[in-house]
Amino acid sequence: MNPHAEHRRGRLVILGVAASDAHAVANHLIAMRLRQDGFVVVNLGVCTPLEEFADAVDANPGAEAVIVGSLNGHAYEDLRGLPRLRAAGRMNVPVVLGGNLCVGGDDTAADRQALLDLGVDHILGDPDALTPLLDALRPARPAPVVGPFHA
Ligand code: B12
Repeated sequence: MNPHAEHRRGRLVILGVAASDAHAVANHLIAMRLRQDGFVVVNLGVCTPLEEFADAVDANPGAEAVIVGSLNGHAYEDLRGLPRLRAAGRMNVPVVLGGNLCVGGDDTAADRQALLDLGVDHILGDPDALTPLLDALRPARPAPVVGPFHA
């Protein structure tokens, strides 16, 4: 872990690649980067159905976010089940999506809006933007209680 990332020790995220998608390289690089940045990463890897992301959230109640990569252009189809899971009270953490999000690779504002309408919370292009986003999403913690000290 990068010594400057010590303050993130123990923070946990769920990472994976969408259900129909076999592209592994960015997933591994993102997992390594997040770990360097101090996160515990539960990496579900490629071809992960939404249900498995939801199971991982249930199994890791401290998870701060679900981060989904999609490269093959089928993000919308792979995330179609999100409204049903959310309606069932599952996946109640921010869902962050990145990659090549539509067939042809050049996603339009309408493509991104369709994904947001499914319940995706954040769409990012650059993996470097993940840690700043996760830090910004982190719920405010109560200030630590200090003292009083008696001599
Ligand atoms: C290697 C590769 C494969 C390998 C994957 C092997 C493996 N184990 O990973 C194989 C041969 C299996 C493959 C198969 C297919 N592939 Co392919 N593949 C590639 C290739 C050449 C490189 C991908 C890669 O690893 N890049 C290196 C990583 C580091 O970069 P990246 O994946 O582009 O990710 C960057 C960003 O997108 C972003 N990012 C990625 N994920 C995430 C997630 C988050 C949260 C964030 C914030 C950012 C982010 O960060 C990365 C760094 O900038 C690309 C073309 C290319 N040159 O990029 C095509 C490409 C991704 N493949 C493509 C396609 C179409 C396919 C197939 C459908 C082909 C086919 N007809 O069978 C299948 C789909 C298989 C499946 N079920 O998913 C298309 C997708 C186009 C689209 N979206 O419309 C591409 C772009 C090629 C092209 N120009 O047409 N592929």
